[in-house]
Amino acid sequence: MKLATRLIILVLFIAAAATLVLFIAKDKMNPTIDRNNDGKPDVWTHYNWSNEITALEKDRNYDGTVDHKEVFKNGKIDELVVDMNNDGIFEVRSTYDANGKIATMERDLNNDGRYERKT
Ligand SMILES: [Ca+2]
Ligand SMILES: [Ca+2]
Ligand SMILES: [Ca+2]
Repeated sequence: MKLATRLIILVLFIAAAATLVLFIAKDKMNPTIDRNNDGKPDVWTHYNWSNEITALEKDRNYDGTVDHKEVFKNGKIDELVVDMNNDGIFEVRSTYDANGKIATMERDLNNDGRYERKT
């Protein structure tokens, strides 16, 4: 075998190995849970490279679509949106302060995707 061919094979091998490692790492960073054991995930967690949680998504009614999303900042909950009636529009949004307490709560009362009421 020519040296060039060997080098190409080596490079391809390293690239494939790196892809596999990244794939496994990414999978590890975004573990899923199947709560109703139907083989489909219904809880998705997302982590950054520092192993801090960045987001948590849930499919509460097991229809395959996310209806509950939590966004984390520095490992703490920062924002929560909920689709109460499972129409794909998140009509309740809460933001949290640094202590994890609810800071604001907004509601989309007419389902237009905008929050018109703040509490
Ligand atoms: Ca499931
Ligand atoms: Ca759902
Ligand atoms: Ca909705």
